[in-house]
Amino acid sequence: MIKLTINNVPTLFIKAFTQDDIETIMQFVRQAASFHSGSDNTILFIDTPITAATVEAVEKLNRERFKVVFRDHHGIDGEPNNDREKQVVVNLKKLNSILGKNCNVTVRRLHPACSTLVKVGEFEDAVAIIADPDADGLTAAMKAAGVYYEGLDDDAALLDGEPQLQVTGTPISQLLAKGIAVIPSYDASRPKDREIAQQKLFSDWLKAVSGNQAAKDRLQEKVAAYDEAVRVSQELAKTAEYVAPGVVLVDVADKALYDPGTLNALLELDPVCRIMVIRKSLGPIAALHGIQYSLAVAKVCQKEINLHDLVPKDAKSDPKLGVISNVSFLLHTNEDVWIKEVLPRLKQTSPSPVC
Ligand SMILES: [Mn+2]
Repeated sequence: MIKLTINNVPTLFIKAFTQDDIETIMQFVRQAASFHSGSDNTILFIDTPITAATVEAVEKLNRERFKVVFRDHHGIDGEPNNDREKQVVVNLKKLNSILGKNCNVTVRRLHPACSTLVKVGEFEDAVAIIADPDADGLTAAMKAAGVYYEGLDDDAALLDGEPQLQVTGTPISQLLAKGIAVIPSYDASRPKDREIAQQKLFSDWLKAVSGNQAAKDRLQEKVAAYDEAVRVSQELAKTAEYVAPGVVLVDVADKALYDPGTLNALLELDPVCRIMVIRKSLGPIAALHGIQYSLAVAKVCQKEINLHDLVPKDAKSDPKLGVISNVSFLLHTNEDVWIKEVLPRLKQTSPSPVC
């Protein structure tokens, strides 16, 4: 978890999944409240995934007489078409019944960035803000607390979009996007490194937006690291090999730091590439199983291909079981699942003529 004070508003960046996460939110808010001097007792949740744990935290805060306001763009656009989406619908219904008009959950199509769901400084007197630990959560929380610059909303939409577009915002936005791109992946032997790097980056960017030159200089060093990571990605793209019809694999295990956005964009340039597979030694599944295969569907094929079809129907998304998949166009597995389930299925399917 990441903690920042934005324009005097204590802000916690967290995705809530477990009982521990709920407890972290409760303790953070109670402590913020003990230091809070105004009469406003609002807690803003912004861009936080609508999990059962999030709803439970909201319920508890509500019971402790805080006024919870929920703004988000992770609503399901149309009919839910998998278990996770069905769960979001159930959780959102509950959230609406608890919060009524203080719950405003829309869809990404209408609000590509959550910053468009708040006015500048609308929550500057709030007790605390709970936000998603990504660039969208950060920019939205900053705007809500009253830290804003011209163009922040457009930058935020790019930062929350496709990896290739994330680095195309204003110069100040690029400092954040490129810094995020070179945050070290989760490494089980140094479990805290990633979080510490992200905390430092968020804190520096907040300072940089407020005009702090030393923070800007530190972020500029990250840009140099990013440029090098782009170069490594260009080299790695040359090692790509086809492992099944339309399925291209690049092995990056134990290689130098690369930029995933650049690598995927280069692989997607190949018109026959439908699915990109990256074999890695870092990441949440690699942390438990040593090696991780991360699959992504090329953009033009995302309507046709559902990666959930590559694992058994009853497979649960759980790093311990060697499978993570929340959306149909991304799938992460361990080596065992890759060899026994995924690769054989990939070899059976013939490339669709549509994409
Ligand atoms: Mn978002």
